[in-house]
Amino acid sequence: MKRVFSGVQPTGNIHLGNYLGALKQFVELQEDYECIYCIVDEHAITVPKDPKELRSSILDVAALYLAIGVDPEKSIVFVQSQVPAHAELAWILTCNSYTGELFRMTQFKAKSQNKESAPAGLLMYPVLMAADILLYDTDVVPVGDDQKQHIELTRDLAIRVNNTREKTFVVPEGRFMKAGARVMALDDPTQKMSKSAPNAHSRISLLDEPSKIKKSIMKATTDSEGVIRFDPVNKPGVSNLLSIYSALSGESVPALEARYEGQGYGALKKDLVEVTVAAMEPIKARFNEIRQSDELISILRDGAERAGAIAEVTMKRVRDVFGLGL
Ligand code: AQP
Repeated sequence: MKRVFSGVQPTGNIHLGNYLGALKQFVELQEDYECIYCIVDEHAITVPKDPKELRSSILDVAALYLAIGVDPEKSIVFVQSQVPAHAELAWILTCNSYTGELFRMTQFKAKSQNKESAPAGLLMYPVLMAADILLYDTDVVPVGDDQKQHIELTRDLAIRVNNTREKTFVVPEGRFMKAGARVMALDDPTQKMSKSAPNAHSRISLLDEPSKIKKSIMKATTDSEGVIRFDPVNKPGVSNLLSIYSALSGESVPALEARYEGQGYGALKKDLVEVTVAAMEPIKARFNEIRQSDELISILRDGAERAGAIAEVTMKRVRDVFGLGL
């Protein structure tokens, strides 16, 4: 069976972009692949975090994984820092990375804003992500398309080590959704929907109340043309709403365009509120149940043990290839 690996940072509420770009794939893939899903807490500390909030967010993301349908009987679910091999492999890969390729990463440029005081962890983030993936001999990585450049770097690092040493790593492929690979911010559809954007109405979090969902969608930026047409270049706001609608309902974008022909943006937004609330409510109900249960911690402990055993096999091979230890 081929192997899948992916992770989400425990930073704030998981939003519709994370769900439609990545998490929805987690559930689909677990039928046909051996899946490993991680809560990447070491990535979260690339910027300062309150320790209590971080611990709580780790459990929130774990509970959300299960609430959307990740089944711990089928998939391994664990917390990154519980498997120390992630940090060990990240260092080895750091020694095989070039500073130039890391400074070129668009996410680093956006988050560091060229400041000399930008945390070095932001620069090394993609190397840690490469370690996460390569540690498990991963074949497929389901992610949103903002991660394309990081997946390319992971592949480059794997190929570089395989070519200069001996074949050590499986070279993974990214997997991106057709609808939902890049969900845009509701208030500014030229930017991706993000957890860290200051305006809460820029995103819909999976745990938002229906009234908040309604407000965010009804306020969403559109344009003055008044025609419901998918055209991401000229009509990014309307196109984003159509993409979200299609990804949540399964109805194709052309079918939606035909259904809303001659109608105003208000009608589309009103129906999208209903579709979104209907999709989020069962997730929220399951989340509330799972988050309270003691079982969550034991699922994560068991997951870390299973992940750690796989990681150790890879690390033994990697240490031998690099001549580390005795
Ligand atoms: N807007 C998006 N559309 C589609 N997919 C997205 N992802 C993130 N934003 C979108 C995908 O969600 C997964 C988990 O992301 P993450 O939490 O590890 O990191 P991120 O990409 O940094 O998420 P955010 O929300 O944008 O956080 P901040 O604001 O802190 O930077 C990944 O697969 C990602 O592609």
